[in-house]
Amino acid sequence: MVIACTRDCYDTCVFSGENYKPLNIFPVNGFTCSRGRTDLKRNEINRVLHPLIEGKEVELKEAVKKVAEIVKNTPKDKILHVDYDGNQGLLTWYFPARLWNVLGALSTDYSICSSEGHEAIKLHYGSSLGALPEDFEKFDSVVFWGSEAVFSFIHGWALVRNKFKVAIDVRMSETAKRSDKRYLIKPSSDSFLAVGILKYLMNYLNSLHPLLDDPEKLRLYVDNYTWAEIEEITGLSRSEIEEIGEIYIEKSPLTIIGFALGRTYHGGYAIALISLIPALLGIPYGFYYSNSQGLGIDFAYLRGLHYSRPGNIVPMANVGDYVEEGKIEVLYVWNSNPLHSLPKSHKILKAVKEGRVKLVVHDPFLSDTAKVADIVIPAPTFLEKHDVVYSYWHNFLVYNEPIRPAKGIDEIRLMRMIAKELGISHPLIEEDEWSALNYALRNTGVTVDRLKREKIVKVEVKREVKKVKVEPLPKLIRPPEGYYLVFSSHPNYTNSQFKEVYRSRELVVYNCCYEGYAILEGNGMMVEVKMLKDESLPKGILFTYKFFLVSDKALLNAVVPGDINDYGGTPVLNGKVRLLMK
Ligand SMILES: Nc1nc2c(c(=O)[nH]1)N[C@H]1C(S)=C(S)[C@@H](COP(=O)(O)OP(=O)(O)OC[C@H]3O[C@@H](n4cnc5c(=O)[nH]c(N)nc54)[C@H](O)[C@@H]3O)O[C@H]1N2
Ligand SMILES: Nc1nc2c(c(=O)[nH]1)N[C@H]1C(S)=C(S)[C@@H](COP(=O)(O)OP(=O)(O)OC[C@H]3O[C@@H](n4cnc5c(=O)[nH]c(N)nc54)[C@H](O)[C@@H]3O)O[C@H]1N2
Ligand code: SF4
Ligand SMILES: [Mo]
Repeated sequence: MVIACTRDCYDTCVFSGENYKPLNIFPVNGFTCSRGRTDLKRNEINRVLHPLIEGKEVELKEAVKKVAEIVKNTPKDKILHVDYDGNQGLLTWYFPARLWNVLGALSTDYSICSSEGHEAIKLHYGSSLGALPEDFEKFDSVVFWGSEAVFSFIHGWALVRNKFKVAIDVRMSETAKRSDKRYLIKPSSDSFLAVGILKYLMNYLNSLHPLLDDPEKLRLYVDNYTWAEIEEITGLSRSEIEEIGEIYIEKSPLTIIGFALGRTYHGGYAIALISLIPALLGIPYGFYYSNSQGLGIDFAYLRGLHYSRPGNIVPMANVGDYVEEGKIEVLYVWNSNPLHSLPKSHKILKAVKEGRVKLVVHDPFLSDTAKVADIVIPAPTFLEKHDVVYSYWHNFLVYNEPIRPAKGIDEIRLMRMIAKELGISHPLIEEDEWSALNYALRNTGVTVDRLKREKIVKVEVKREVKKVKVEPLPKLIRPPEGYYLVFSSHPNYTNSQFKEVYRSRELVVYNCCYEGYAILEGNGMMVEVKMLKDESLPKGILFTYKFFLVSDKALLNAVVPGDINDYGGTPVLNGKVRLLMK
């Protein structure tokens, strides 16, 4: 028996079910993180043990009845399901969306994290599939571009820690500290830096650009930008940018493109241009972003999109606005903690408190969102249910079997109970989930039967080196000037999770120069934060960790910009705020 950790994490560690020891298989290699080490303990803390209506414990039947009643009394195009990657199991995350699609309810665009980069890379490569773990080992050097891999991607980091490493960041991250070379640039200026590097490489390489379909177009494009403006906007000198270019020429590094970039202003432009660098150098699969869409899993089938469609799509950036404007009356949440994670989530909180929105949360833990919900239904954790888990880095599929008794009701059973209460019978809801999964895996070459037998199965990823399209090339936009609030991963938390183990502290923002309390302002909202000094931070950078987003007093996401990005709709989260000293 084995279990893969289902948290939103590059690594997707696999454990032996019996004693929950990390398996010593490549690329997870027998070690795990502080969260993985405390999962068994955490599994017993802060759990939702009973369904709650308005905070009162009720029987499951009553809670389901209440949910059905709310759904019945609401126009379906005013019901939004919010689900994200709290559990990366194919049954837990994707399949339960079928009910909402059958009803014609609203869906989000799933854009909060990585869609920007997927779409940007696909424009050029046709697929966002990049280097696989085996490839990581083949490179002599690695560029970490907008990636705090030391904390966010521990097994990826471990595979390359002895290689020549370069970090490109806006601050002295842990990854930057531990790299051989580091370049600190101005926030949201990565697209200009990419153009600078491409410009240098174009001139140096003359006619050698084996993977690009139209290198001349790229040459004309980069010539539109002058060194003076690239230097001014990035904050790096031409000679520093040429130094990065030299490293690219000499060492042909793997470029790890961090998800943080998609959450900067016009971050898709940056990711698209960065992805062209290895193509220009002729390095096949010379980048890594997220391999989730390259494994052949039919996520759309799992969600039932071949049969039913959501009533409409709501950008995750705009859920708060829709709620404020009365366009949403019911939020049904699983696998996600939207008060924590969505920009302008204060609008959701206000509407829930004023009774304008009914909030139903299905979660194993009393999340920030569950705490204010009208109805909370307990879910089993990944240690307590069967599922099949994939990774966005490695190409193993893992068959999870429970090692702890289930607390609560799993997502699919709950979905069917609600459907029954609503009097709905539909082939999408009734289809056996394992048969559906088997079908959704058809292009991976892996069957559910084989997974049940072998537990861990490697997907043979189909790869062919094709020409990379140079177009479209974006017209770059200068990032706004001002203070930037910048987020990153903390080693002890995954997004909002693990506050029950590692205590949640006062909202702290680090900056170069001040100590004391300050106000951050954005979207007409103000949030008080405690400012601590970190002299390594460049002036103008306000840094915090993702788990600080919610405190007893405030929702930090009230002030993040949330502008919708160009390719995949990812909101700007690492963006400009106003700083008012107290
Ligand atoms: N321990 C831990 N691991 C995690 C997570 C976690 O919460 N904790 N979260 C998981 C999830 S959901 C995700 S999306 C990934 C995220 O992991 P990463 O892709 O590593 O992204 P972040 O941690 O958001 O930020 C990475 C770096 O980007 C820098 N950065 C911010 N703005 C800019 C910019 O404009 N330009 C450049 N060049 N750099 C910038 C930040 O300073 C930071 O050091 O990690 C996953 N892994
Ligand atoms: N300002 C700002 N905002 C951000 C970010 C940022 O850098 N800055 N980062 C963004 C990123 S990268 C991401 S990915 C999002 C993450 O946003 P969310 O997906 O909201 O992240 P989590 O906090 O991990 O919430 C996951 C929830 O799923 C629950 N869960 C876990 N397992 C299960 C299960 O088996 N069943 C059910 N029903 N529930 C389960 C957990 O208990 C938790 O409450 O946040 C984004 N928000
Ligand atoms: S959070 Fe990531 S590193 Fe930690 S156990 Fe889970 S998959 Fe492994
Ligand atoms: Mo994420």
